[in-house]
Amino acid sequence: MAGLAKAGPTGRPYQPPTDSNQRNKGADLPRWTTGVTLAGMKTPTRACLVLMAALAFVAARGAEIKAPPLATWTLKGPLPTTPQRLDETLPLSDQTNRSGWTRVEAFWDEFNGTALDNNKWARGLDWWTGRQPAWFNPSNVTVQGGELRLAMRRDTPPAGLVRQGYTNYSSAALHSVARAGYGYYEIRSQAMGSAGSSAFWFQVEETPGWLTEIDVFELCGRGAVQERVYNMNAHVFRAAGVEGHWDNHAEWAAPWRWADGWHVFGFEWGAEELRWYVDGVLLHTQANTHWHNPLFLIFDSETMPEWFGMPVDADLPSTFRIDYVRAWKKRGP
Ligand SMILES: [Ca+2]
Repeated sequence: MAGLAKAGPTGRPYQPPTDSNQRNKGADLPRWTTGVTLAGMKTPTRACLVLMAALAFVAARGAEIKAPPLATWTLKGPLPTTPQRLDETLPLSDQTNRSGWTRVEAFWDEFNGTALDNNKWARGLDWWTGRQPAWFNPSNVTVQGGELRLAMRRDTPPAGLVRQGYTNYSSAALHSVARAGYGYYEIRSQAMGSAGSSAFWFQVEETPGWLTEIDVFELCGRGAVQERVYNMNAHVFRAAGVEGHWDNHAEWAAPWRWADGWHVFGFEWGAEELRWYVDGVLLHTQANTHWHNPLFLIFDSETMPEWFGMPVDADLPSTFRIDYVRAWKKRGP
């Protein structure tokens, strides 16, 4: 988390909850916890309780909720030899299908048509209008040239969004119609070449008392350091027995700029473990303690002034490109 100190705990800076559409993204929720209990007090007096509560409040203001000690592993250094593609119907990381993957049509899309398949994808996010100053303009999501394209550009928001604080930029978002769960998800993609994030993530906003998010990646297209960093994250905003928001962040330093070329990104969502892959190579693993509810598969681009910096006009419009999405589940019940 230290690498994100300037940006807020998840890279998604806190924004006051004046706009309900902003409320559930990343670090939009302040993070603190009491960290002090009254356990062990046999005969607490009222005065003592008041004092303890006051001390707890003071302690809480300087503390933040830490991710529990999950079992994690992250690759250090360059990728080892990447696997060769032999079979387009299997994950690049498992070309001999040792795990017994079977194709899932609900998410599989080569984007080789001339329009977005509305049976599989929905433009925008019903629960969020975009990270200010950019708003999600549905027209920035297109399918052409065999690719799904998400554009970021100079743009004028509708008057209602201007009143909410959106200005001068638009970006793009879409999500799957179906809910994703345990399985393997692979895309071939190139990050947009401007500051701001190109993101592949999972979330949904409809389960009462439960809100989790998995960020397969949040990539910065241009920035002194971040343009080479692979950012991975798993968030818990609300869940039974969980107080406040915490997240488990990992990053890998690539030898290339993410906007300079195409790469294959894989995510294996297992009941016991979450696994991130780049170009068919395992990059990061984390125990799956909370990510069991089905979530939408989401692509978006966001302005991120505090984490990735604002784009310069010379880099706009910029385009987050996705050649395909492929998905599998394991055979069996
Ligand atoms: Ca394609």
